[in-house]
Formats: sequence, structure tokens, C-alpha cells
Amino acid sequence: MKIDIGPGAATLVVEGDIGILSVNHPPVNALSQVTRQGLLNGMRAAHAEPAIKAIVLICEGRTFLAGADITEFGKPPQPPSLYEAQDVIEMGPKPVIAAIHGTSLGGGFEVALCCHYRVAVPSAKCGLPEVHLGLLPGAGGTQRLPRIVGASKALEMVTAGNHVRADECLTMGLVDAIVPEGSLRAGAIAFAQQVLDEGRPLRKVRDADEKLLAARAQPSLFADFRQANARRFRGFLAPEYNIRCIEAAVHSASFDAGKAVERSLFLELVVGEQSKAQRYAFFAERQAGKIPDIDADTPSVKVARVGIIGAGTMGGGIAMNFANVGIPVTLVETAQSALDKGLAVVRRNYEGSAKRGRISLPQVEQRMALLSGSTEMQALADCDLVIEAVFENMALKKDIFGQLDRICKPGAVLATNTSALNVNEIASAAVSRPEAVVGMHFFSPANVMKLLEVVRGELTAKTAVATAMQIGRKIGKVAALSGVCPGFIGNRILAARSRQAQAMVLEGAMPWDIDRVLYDFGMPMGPFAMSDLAGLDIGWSRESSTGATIRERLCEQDRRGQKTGAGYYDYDAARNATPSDVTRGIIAALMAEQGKRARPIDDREILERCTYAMVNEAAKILDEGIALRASDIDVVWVNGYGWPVYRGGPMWYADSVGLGVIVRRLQALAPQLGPDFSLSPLLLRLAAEGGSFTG
Ligand code: 3H9
Repeated sequence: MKIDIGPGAATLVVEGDIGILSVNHPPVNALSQVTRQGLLNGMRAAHAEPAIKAIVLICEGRTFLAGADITEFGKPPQPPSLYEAQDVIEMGPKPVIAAIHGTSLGGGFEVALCCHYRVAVPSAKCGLPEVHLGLLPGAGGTQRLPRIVGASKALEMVTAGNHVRADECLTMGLVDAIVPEGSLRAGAIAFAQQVLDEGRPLRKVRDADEKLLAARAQPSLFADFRQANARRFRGFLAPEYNIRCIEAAVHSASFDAGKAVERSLFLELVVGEQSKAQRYAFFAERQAGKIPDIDADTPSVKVARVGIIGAGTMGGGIAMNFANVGIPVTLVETAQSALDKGLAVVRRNYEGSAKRGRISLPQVEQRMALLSGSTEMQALADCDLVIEAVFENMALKKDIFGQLDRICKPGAVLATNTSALNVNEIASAAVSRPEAVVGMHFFSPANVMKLLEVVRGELTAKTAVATAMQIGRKIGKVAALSGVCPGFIGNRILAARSRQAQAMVLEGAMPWDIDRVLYDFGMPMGPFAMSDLAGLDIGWSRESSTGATIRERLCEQDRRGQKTGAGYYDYDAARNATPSDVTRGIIAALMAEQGKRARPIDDREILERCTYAMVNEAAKILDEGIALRASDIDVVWVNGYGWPVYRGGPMWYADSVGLGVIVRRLQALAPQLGPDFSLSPLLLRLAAEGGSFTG
């Protein structure tokens, strides 16, 4: 029997004693106004219907409620509120059972936590990921979670924001039963009937104080947690606010008092600059996957086997991505010894993950079994996608693509992992099918870094682009499209920053001053620490060294970065860096030779020259059509280079500073910026119009 509940994205039917309230608000059943309305009306109607003795709350489509509707934040609230619906569920007279599939996240999981019982299918995941949006669970999550899992676990969960598997939820008491995959509705109805038959109570999480009392007996719990995670939380506001909420749950006199703290801290975060930037980044990532002339109907290649040329650090890391999702890989190297070495490194990485508990030992073997090696290019003949990951040498790459053209099966996508070379020129070597060639630029370490720059050459077929974007998503990367130019989006902007950083060192700033300013801004490290990590001798040789730059002189002294114990910095055995007198000496000598005198350079100039030069280059990239949209540039820098997500990305940051401010400052700095520096016409125009990149 169907019951009319009035407006809202939900329907109510009665089966025996059970009312089944189904929410249907595609694509992810976000708690938009219509969903909240449906929940509230449906619950009220179920309570009013005498035939209904217990209620199952279930969702249609691919997932349970995936959280508050993020697009509604920052707009005037539309009634009913989520709290209203939650109260009706929790305080109502009938047991409510949440039936969870897909992902029950954020406000969605907070609704489930208001239900008296929860059942889930094995593939379901639950979590409170608000921290990734610069927020905290603002619908009672921080108060209910520690009441079930304890304060320590709750701290971990809300600050990491991870999605937790159903079996782990069962162990922790977050769900009460797992029902067979594909039988959620029937399983939840049976569970509800059991609740009725056994006369189980209307269990309310808010009333369970036992775990909180245990936490009260641990006075240093919160201080210890803060200290242990200080580095991880550096720069972010939301983790600290989440911690304060769990603290309030433990120390408040009542559930409602704790909830009031949660509410007020949530309201503070939601209007703050960090959360705005992080919400922008959430949608920017999703937007990056959309390419105007390529849609869901564009054919793509089904990738059943991947070939990778080069089993070095990059090739091995790339291979791991595919093995992780069950796709077999053929690795090709020139010598058996290089192949063996590469595979041994991959095995060591997997075993390291197993030691840290991230994967099981059988999984290590399963993944290794997916990797096969060969010293023959011919072994790539049956691959659907081949990724070339050899060192950056155009002649070598062209030779490889010439061979691939002859060897690979028709329809295969041929990708290059070049980080800077001209993809059009590489494609020209695949004489009979340049349209099959696309750039797939992974970032090091390739099995860890989230970004994949997909580079579309002049002739690249839509199918090749679609395949690269889709497979990128499948292996868990954030893929962003770039056109062809030296360094593509990411490294071209990096080069603009490096030019300023290098120039400032020859004007009087020390490398560690520049690194410190960028680290304090929120970057994982500054340009000089990054160079030391990557190795200063990339592309350097003693024979061709001219000694014209600091880097060359460092290399000439065998200071090639962390791996040699010295670079811009000196390193101890544990790779701790200290400023180096040798570097100071090299800088002073070079400046003397060039007739330069050191001047004081303050932190503001360091930051502005680095970041504004990046913005200027990014504006050129956008203007030239290398990037499709400003937000793609931000996606690249947040996911590939560690730009602090709470500052959105270079373009978002530029808008927050004001484009007029940036232009005026760049104009004032013109004498320092160097003769090669020119202002982007787009930046100038937008600044003059009072426009923005991301607005
Ligand atoms: C919260 O709940 C606060 C509360 O504590 C307090 C309240 C008072 N809202 O990712 P996909 C869109 S904060 C609006 O490609 P998938 C998304 O933009 C929220 N839209 O799919 C995309 O749109 P389009 C806490 C949303 O299958 C489409 O749905 N919850 C939302 O790869 C498909 O998304 C979260 O943080 C939303 N909440 O992954 C969960 N979610 O097609 C955020 C998605 O136009 N969401 N969209 O590009 C996710 O993590 C993933 O979307 C999910 C599905 C895992 C659910």
C-alpha cells in the first residue's frame, strides 16, 4: 500500500507491519531541500499510519544519502532543516532502521546515526568526510560518533574523513547487521520485523554515555592527539574544529550542550575562507573530468591490458596503479637486470604497504602476479594502452613511438608520460596513427600522487582522450586536460615560479628563506628543498656543465641533492636539512662575478614574486587555451604539487587577493621580474574589468 506523503523526494509504502520510506534524489541522494522535505513528510506520515509499526529508511539509485547538498552552503537556508527531520526520526514513537548501500556520508550518515538501528550491504561505506570540505559534521555526527566508537576512534575518523567499509562498521558498532548484497530491502524489512518481534527498545545513540565517561578518564587524550597530528593538520582549520567538537562531546554536561558547540563551530567554518576554497576544489575536481566536445557517447577503448615501457621509478609506480585495480600490465625494459630491479622495487613498495596494514599479504601476491616483464617490445602487441615512461629524450621517444606504431594492435592508445616534451612531435613518429597518441603525465611517486595530466595533441583522437580520462579515474587519479606547450599546465607554472626563486637568490634572499615562506604559505616544501629531493643533476652532466648557475656549481661539487647528502642544504643521516655555508659561498661568489650586491628581500616580496608570477603564467595558459578552465589549473596544482587546498589553487587564490592588486604589484615589481617577464593580457583585462578567473 502506498501512502501519500505530500511534497518531497521520497515515497512511503506499507508492507505488513513495516513502512518503507524510499528517498530518490539523483545522482547521490544529497540532502537538498526536497530530500529533507521528503524525509520529514515521510516520517510524519509513517508515524501517523496505524498499520506501520516500524520504518525502514532506504534510498534508490546508486547510494544512500551522500550528505548535505554542498551547493546549498552559503545560501539562505530553505526549510525544513535537517535537524527537524532528524528529531522526528530519533524522537518518534516507532523504530527506524536505516538500510545502507553505496556511501552513507556526512549528513547522510548523521541521519543514519539518528535511526534506532542500521543495516548495510557488504559493499556499503560510511563516513564523515566533512573535514575534506573544510567543515565538521554539523548534524550531530561529532556527538553521536564518539558515543558509539569512543573518543579516540572518533577523533581519527572525523579528522581523516575516510570512508569506512561495512564490515569495519559492524565491528565498531556503527551498523548492527550486514545483509546480503542485492537484498538490502528484504534484509532491512526482516531486521525491522525482528526488532518488533523481539520488542527491542527505541535505541537512541544520544543516550549512550559510557564511552564518553571512559574518555573523561584520559586527561591527555586530546593534547596527545593534537601533538601527534600537528604536521598533518598544518594550516588547516577544520581538523582542530573537529577535535573541539569531540572534546565537547566528552566534557559537556549533556548531549544538547555538546551539540550546541558543534552547531556554532560548524557555522563558523561554513562561512570561512578555507571551507569556501575546499568546496570549490571539490566541484573543480569533478568539473575537470568534463571536456566540452567529449561526452558519455564518445567511444573509448576498453583497457584489459596495459603496457609500460620503462621499469624505473616512474614506470614501476605507474604499473602499480593498474595492478591495484586488477588490470594486468606488461613492463618492457631494455635489459633483464633493469626489469628485475624495477619489479623488485614494486614488490618492496607493496610489502611496505602490507606492513603498514594497508593491504594484505595475499593482495601483495595478487598484484605482483598481474605484472609481467619482457625485454621485447613485441610483448606490447596485445596491449590496449601502452604508456611510455623512459627518460626525457625526444630522439629516444620518437624511436619508441615508431616501433609502437608497427607493433601495437589497431585501436590501441599510445601514451607518453613526458613531463615537458612536445606531444605533437612524439606523435609524428607514430607515422600511421598519430591520432592514437596522447600524453598521460603522472606525478612522482606515481602510485601515490593524485594528479594525472592528460595531454591532448593537435591530432589526438577523441577516443584516445576519453580513454585516458576514464582510465585515470578508474585508477583513482584526478585527471585534468592540458594542451601542448612546454611543461604543460603544471610544470610550466612551476618554471615561472622557479625563475623568480632563482632570481631572488641572486638578489639577496637565501634558498631557505624562500622555502620557508612557501612552506608557511602551505606548500609541502619550497622550490629548493624540492630540487634537492628530486636530485639537482637531472639533465646535468660534468662534461656540459658551464658553472653559470648555482645548481651547476653545486653539482660540480657533487652536491646533487638529498641522495648525496648535500645540495642547496646539508643533510644529516636522517635527511634533516640545515642551511649550508657551502651554498652561501657559491651564491656569494656568483653574485660577485655578476657584479650584484645583496639587498634585503622581505617575506612579502618572496611570496608575491613567487605566487603572482605563477598566477600570471597560469593566466597565459588559460588565454592560450592550454587549460580548458581556470579551475582545471587549480586542480593540477592542488593535486600534483601540493598547493594548499584551503587556498583553492593559484587561480582561486588570485581571485581572493584581487586581480587588480596582483597586476599593480607585478607592475611595481617589474624591474625585479626580469626582461623575460611579461604581463598576461588576460590578467590585465580581467583586472581592468574587475573580473575574476573562477567567479
Ligand atoms: C555535510 O554533510 C554537512 C553536514 O554534516 C551538516 C549539515 C548541517 N552535494 O563524485 P561524483 C554531485 S557536507 C551536492 O562524480 P561518485 C557531484 O558534484 C557533505 N552535490 O560521483 C556530481 O555532480 P556532477 C558531506 C553532490 O559516484 C555528482 O553528484 N558529504 C554531492 O564518484 C556525482 O558525484 C560529502 O562530502 C553533495 N554532497 O562519488 C560527500 N555529492 O555530475 C561528497 C556529490 O554535476 N560526495 N555531488 O558533476 C562524494 O564524496 C561523492 O560524490 C560520492 C559519489 C562518493 C558520494
